[in-house]
Order: sequence, then C-alpha cells, then structure tokens
Amino acid sequence: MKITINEAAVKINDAQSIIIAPHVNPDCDGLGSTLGLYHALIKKGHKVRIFVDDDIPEAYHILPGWEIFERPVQKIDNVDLFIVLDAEPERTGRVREITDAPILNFDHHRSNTKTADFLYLAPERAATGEIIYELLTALDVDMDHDIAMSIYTAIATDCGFFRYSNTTAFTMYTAGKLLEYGVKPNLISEALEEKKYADLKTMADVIYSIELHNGGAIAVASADKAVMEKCDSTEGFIDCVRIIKGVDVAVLVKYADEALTRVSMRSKKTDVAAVAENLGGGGHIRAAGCSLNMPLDEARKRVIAAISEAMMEKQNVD
Ligand SMILES: [Mn+2]
Repeated sequence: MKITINEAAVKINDAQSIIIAPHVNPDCDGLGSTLGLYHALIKKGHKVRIFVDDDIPEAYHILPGWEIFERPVQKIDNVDLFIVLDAEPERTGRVREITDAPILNFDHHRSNTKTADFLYLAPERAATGEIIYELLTALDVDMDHDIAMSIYTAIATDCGFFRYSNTTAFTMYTAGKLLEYGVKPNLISEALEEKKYADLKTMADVIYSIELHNGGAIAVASADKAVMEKCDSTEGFIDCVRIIKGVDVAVLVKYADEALTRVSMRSKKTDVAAVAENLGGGGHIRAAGCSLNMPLDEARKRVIAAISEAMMEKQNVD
C-alpha cells in the first residue's frame, strides 16, 4: 500500500522497536540512508537495530556508525516496524527472515516490486538519501553532523557527485543544507574515489578490453576471471566506459563464477532499466544492472543483443 511521507512519519512515531536494513550488495545510498535514519531515530528515543546481509566494503567505512550494522543471525521478537531502504524487502537477503514486523519501505527505484506493507516510492528522487532528508523533516529531527554526513554521502554517490541526469534542484538544495552541519565534500569524494595501486593497474586491463558495437553507440568492457582475482574493487571502472565520445550505453560485464556474470549499464539516452528488467534485473533509466546465469562471453553477447533491440525499438527517453 502506497503512503505519503507524513503517513510514514506517523508509522515511525508509533513504533518503539525498529529494525532498518538496506539491500544486499550494499552501496553508499543504502548504507548512508540507513545510518542517517538510525542516528536520527536513536536521538528521538526509539530502540533501533540495523542489519545488512553482506560485508561492508572498506571504502564505505567513512560512514559514521558503519560498525553498528549487524549480520542477520537469529529471529528477533517484539519488533514493531521493519524499515527497508533503497530496494524492495526481497533484496534484504536473510534480514527478511529475522522479523515478522510490518514492513515500511522507502525507495526511489522504479523497478520496486511493491510488496511492502507500506511503501513510499519516489522515482523522481536521485537517491533514497533525499527521501530520508524529507522524512527527517517530517519527523522534525534535530539534524547533526553524523546524520548529515550519512545522508550527504548517500545522495552524492547516487548522483555521481552531482554529475548524472538524476541531479535536480532538490538534490543540490538538500546537499547544500547538509553542508551546514560540517560535512566535508572533498573528504568524502577523496575517500570514495581513491584506488589501490594494483586496482588502478588492473583498470588498464579492463579499459583495454573495451569493444564498440552498434556503430559506436554501445561500449562493453569485460572484467574476466583474471581481472576479478587480482582486484578488490571494480568501483569506477564503468565510468571509464561511459566517457567515450559517441557512446550511448556503457556496459561492464563482470565474472562472478563460471556460470554467473554480473552486468552494469549506464546510458545517456536508452532506457537501461527496461533492458535490465527484461534480463531479470532492475535499476534506473540511466543506471541499471542484472545478474545472468551464464558464462561471461555468453552474457556479453546477450546484453549487447538486448541493448541493440531496445535501441531499435526506440525506447529512448530524453
Ligand atoms: Mn539508491
């Protein structure tokens, strides 16, 4: 059932014991939104625990309170509300199994499956962090540095540090307000953009692998088994692909195992959320992904075909 931000605030005010979780394979929007809301609700006197069914990448340890996250192990009783952020409840992994509490879901993904008991879905928002900012305003929370830093990081990372097309006046306004609480944008971007020497060298292999298709409208980079074995993080790899002149859709295919390939897509015109959804994944119009149960070479061909088809059908969005 869809609800308004004020109705969501009432649900939260009425709950004493709350669990919050972002999606598996967490990003800074999921983790930062969870921490921003966590710090705010603790301040308001709620009993809150935060869970993520995954490891938290080392670079994200700049988020204040990242070490408070617990892994789901056993069932937890007497929970009044389970808040899911930045994805639908199915994507929280085993966190879904530790509580039977009603689910309140905040998300900005158009592909949200709408299975939560209560859903606030805002696809026009660049990040779930923006939604959390709205929510904290509705909850009349006294903003502080840790809340601001968590939400700022969530917003900044989901809009490519204010470069992607999802960046709106509201994005800039919210980020600007958060800076008033001592957030240092340079420290956040430096910490998130830095790469290990070995990973940067590996990036060269990935750049070398880039192929152009459809007259240069599609660019595909491959991170094969050898690459994945020697690098810790593929963060930022796809950005090298998307900056190629004339490219509409940038693709990174990554080896997971012999029968599983992960695919990330970024676009300037084509609706890659639709492409990803057809392949069992999801995301946003200009940033989406999926996992394919097939070897890397086959997955690469499959994705190129799917994107070419979408381009032919002119499912372009301005
Ligand atoms: Mn997000």
